[in-house]
Amino acid sequence: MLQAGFHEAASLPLAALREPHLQAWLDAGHAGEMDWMVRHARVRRDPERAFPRTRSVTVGLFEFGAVAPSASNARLAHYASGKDYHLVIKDMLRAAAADLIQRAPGVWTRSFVDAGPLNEKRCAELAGLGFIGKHTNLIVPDRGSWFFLGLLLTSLTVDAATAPQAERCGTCTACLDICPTKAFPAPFVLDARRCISYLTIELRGVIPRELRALMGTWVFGCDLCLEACPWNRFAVRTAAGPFAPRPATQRDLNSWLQLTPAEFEVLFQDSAVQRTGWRGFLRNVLVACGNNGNSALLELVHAWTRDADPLLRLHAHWALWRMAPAATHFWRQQCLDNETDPQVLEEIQLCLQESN
Ligand code: B12
Ligand code: SF4
Ligand code: SF4
Repeated sequence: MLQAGFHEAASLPLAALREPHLQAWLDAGHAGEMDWMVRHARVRRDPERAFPRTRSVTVGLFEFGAVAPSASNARLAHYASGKDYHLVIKDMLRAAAADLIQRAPGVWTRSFVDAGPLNEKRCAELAGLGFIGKHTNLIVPDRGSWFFLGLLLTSLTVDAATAPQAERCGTCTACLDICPTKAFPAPFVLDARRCISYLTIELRGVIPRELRALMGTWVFGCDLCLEACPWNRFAVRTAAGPFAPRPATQRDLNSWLQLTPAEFEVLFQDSAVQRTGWRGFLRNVLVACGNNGNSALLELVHAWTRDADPLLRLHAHWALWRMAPAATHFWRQQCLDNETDPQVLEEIQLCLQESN
């Protein structure tokens, strides 16, 4: 794995992989609309049955680094500011598999990054790479947590992994305290439905009204709990190579409000931002405008209230209301007469009520 470019790697027997709290997490509804998590649960409950040829899992860790956020008033998470990690890490896993096959002919391999049905941070924890912090991500004591994980499943047997590292959060609660949407019902447990990362990336429809005002100016993902973590003072501070932030994507809200679907496709063609799609991205931009409150954006936001897509109209109305609650009262009354979508109508009515 190290020859393939990973900064660190460790293995565990597949038989050692267990997730004692998974079902409780799903039963509590914390996965929100991520139905694939429910579908993957069968595999995750009994991975040996799902992967009968697999004897061991090797976890690769690649540090992407985190530079200071750009001066833009629209924030993209660090991990999504460069090339799509799925593509880069998958290539590295392929190279690691090819290398292994050369050294051990006949070995069976399979690789996963992110989208696979196994919990990568849990694998890393059980392989002894680090510990899971209260923010629910893996921390490697001398590296922090700005890294990607990838898995290489193989038919080779390995000795039992070194014992998992003891959790070292101590009395710190910085990540729990900083989370603007209060997404942690308890330390070590995340309710994804409240996490800005889920809301801006995974959620397809309307962002719950009560959470919008708490989302700040994040337009894709969120880094606040990781940025607050004192272990990240040991992390790499320069993002280089494929994960260096691309200047073309460091735009401000004014520019994003004018982004066309065709431009989105070109700009994010090999970027993780593709996942939310142009429509989801614009929805996030409108929420960020509402929270940014810059009146210079009013006209551009206003234009989105006439869009053909009710999802964008709804978030544009909310953003206008946040930016200038009283100023748009008369005009909004007119919109009420022309609007036909029930959800948008309800949004306009709520905005009107709250501006009174
Ligand atoms: C689904 C998912 C998300 C969801 C849910 C996040 C989450 N914490 O699980 C959302 C969309 C919110 C998300 C956000 C992010 N993600 Co994400 N995500 C995943 C994914 C695909 C699956 C993780 C998973 O299975 N979660 C579901 C729950 C069940 O898992 P869990 O947190 O481990 O839950 C356990 C605890 O709740 C615990 N538990 C429950 N009750 C109790 C009670 C007690 C007492 C205890 C001790 C424990 C406990 O047991 C549960 C089950 O094991 C993985 C990739 C993969 N295939 O593994 C990437 C992954 C975890 N994500 C990653 C990243 C980078 C992020 C973001 C930082 C991206 C961003 N900047 O926006 C944020 C971080 C948000 C956060 N604080 O976690 C990296 C993490 C790297 C690292 N350092 O650990 C991964 C590994 C992707 C990768 N290949 O690199 N992500
Ligand atoms: S990523 Fe942001 S919203 Fe999600 S848990 Fe961390 S601080 Fe909260
Ligand atoms: S911020 Fe503090 S509590 Fe949260 S993961 Fe880091 S060390 Fe643990």
